[in-house]
Amino acid sequence: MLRPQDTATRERKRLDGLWDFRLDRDAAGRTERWFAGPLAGAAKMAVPASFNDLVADLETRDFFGDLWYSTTVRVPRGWSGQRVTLYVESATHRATVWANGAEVGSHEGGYLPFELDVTDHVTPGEEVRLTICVNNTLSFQSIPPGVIESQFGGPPKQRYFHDFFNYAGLHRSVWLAAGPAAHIDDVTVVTDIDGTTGVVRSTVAASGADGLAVRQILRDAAGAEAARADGADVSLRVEDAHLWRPGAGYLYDLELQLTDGETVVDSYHQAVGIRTVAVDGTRFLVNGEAVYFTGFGMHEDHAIVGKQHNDALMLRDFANLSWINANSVRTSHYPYSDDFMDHADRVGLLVIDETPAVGLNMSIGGGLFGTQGYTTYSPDTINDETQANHAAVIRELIARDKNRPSVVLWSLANEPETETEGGEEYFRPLFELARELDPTRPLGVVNMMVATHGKCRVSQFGDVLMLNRYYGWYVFTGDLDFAEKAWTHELSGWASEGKPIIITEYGADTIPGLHQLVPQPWSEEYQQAYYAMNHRVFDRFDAVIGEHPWAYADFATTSGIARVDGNKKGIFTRDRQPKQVAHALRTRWAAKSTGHADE
Ligand code: GCB
Repeated sequence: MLRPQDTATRERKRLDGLWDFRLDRDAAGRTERWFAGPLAGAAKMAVPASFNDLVADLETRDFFGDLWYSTTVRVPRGWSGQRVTLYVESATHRATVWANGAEVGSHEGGYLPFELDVTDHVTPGEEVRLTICVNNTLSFQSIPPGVIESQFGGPPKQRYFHDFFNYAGLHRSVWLAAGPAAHIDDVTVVTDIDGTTGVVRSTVAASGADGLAVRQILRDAAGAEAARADGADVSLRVEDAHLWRPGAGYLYDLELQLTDGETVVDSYHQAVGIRTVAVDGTRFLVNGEAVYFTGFGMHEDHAIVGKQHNDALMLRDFANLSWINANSVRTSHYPYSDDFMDHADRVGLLVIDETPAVGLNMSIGGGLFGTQGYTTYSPDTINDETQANHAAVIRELIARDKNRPSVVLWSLANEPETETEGGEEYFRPLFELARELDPTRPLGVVNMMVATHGKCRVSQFGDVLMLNRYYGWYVFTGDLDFAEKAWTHELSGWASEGKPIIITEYGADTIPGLHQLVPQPWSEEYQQAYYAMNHRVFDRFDAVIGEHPWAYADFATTSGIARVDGNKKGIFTRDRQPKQVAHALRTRWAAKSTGHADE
């Protein structure tokens, strides 16, 4: 599956705008066949957007169940004889699609795209009515998990174990696309460096292409041809290659052509960054050079629009990252939009690419320790079916992002239960799967505080240790002296493992503008003292090769006594203004970060 493009042989039409929309409060839509005609009683809904904050009532904001979307689109008459597909970038958390009332397919998982062939359901030149039933319910079998509970005879409520609001809807663009029946289906690119020569190995898969040939042409950023070869499986050599580096994301364009003699039957363009990634002892190497990661765990989260992808807001985020001398991010806690990832490729941002597996841990909820009243791994909770869904998102994530130079490390989950045998059994095959799918990139799981050094049974499978720790916040709250000692002690254990360590989360909730001469938690001064303490600890260990404060910006969460209008651990506010500590990080990272903006 390839993302739609406009090329010499392909066309696409973006379906964003106002769609008809209806919440299925009585779960009646499927039996009443709401897909069979125009959506009766519909309101308007923005696509892309989360639906939750576009209304002003709690019942709608917290609604879970089926969300019906419908729109009518005219299929371009020039698409006659073409293969027509519908491409949905994100339907959170699952969707079923109908075209003119006929079911065309379904997809599980809210943060990765899916494509459906609608050729037989459309007539070029005529309109087609598309209906998408999005379902946002979380269960122990979904990734991420959740549960529906009902207490004291009250209405059922959706509960979940992750610390961000369960925004839902069509969060990214929806496309109708056309291309030839004989077409390029997939491409896998792996790059290497041989002296000053860049090596680009590219493998193309095609459908309906019997008797057709493949030609691959690599052009530099100025459009000049750098190399070419015939064949589906080629190795292109680029003399004096311009490498993709942290902070300088040089991209070549690889044009893949399916040819019939001199005729180009299909053409697809793949961006290629020539770089290598390796772990060597406790070092993380990009192009053979050791990298120190600076940056953040983030969220796709904005006021009003929720998890909508928006190019303008994205550019501001990249500007902030560049200002603060960040060279990297983790896509906590789910895969981000293709547009975000494209921009990371373009500018040279290093990405730790995370699956949506967050909240597989019943010893934590909404950011707080304390049992959730369930056993994490059991036949009734996180079970084989959950694991199969987890495996599916790993497959889909690697399929989508395998060619991205920005992606240097896969994170298979955030803070799962890893200190038990159940955790070890659950993760062993997932690591094996990810390694088989992508032998070129390091892997890891983000470790949570209860699985301290010596207790975690999953970190043995990873190449990089990713630790989330809140010494001085959730533990030893307000006591930074003691926190420093305890943290140094634990980290010295991890540092003895001989693997690189990235501190993937550390942070303190902070109300911007709250000042205290004697720093106490929640003040700007405490946030600064907290970060200074953490940095003293990190700087004692060569094995620490990266620091990602939690979080880049304040974000929406479910309600709870530890959250005041959401999670306030942002280094930036929700509207992307710096808290006081941002200036200190900027200064520190100007010296520490590899490939930051000022270099
Ligand atoms: C964590 C989670 C993150 C939370 C954060 C917090 O460990 O990974 O999703 O938001 O803690 O602020 O509690």
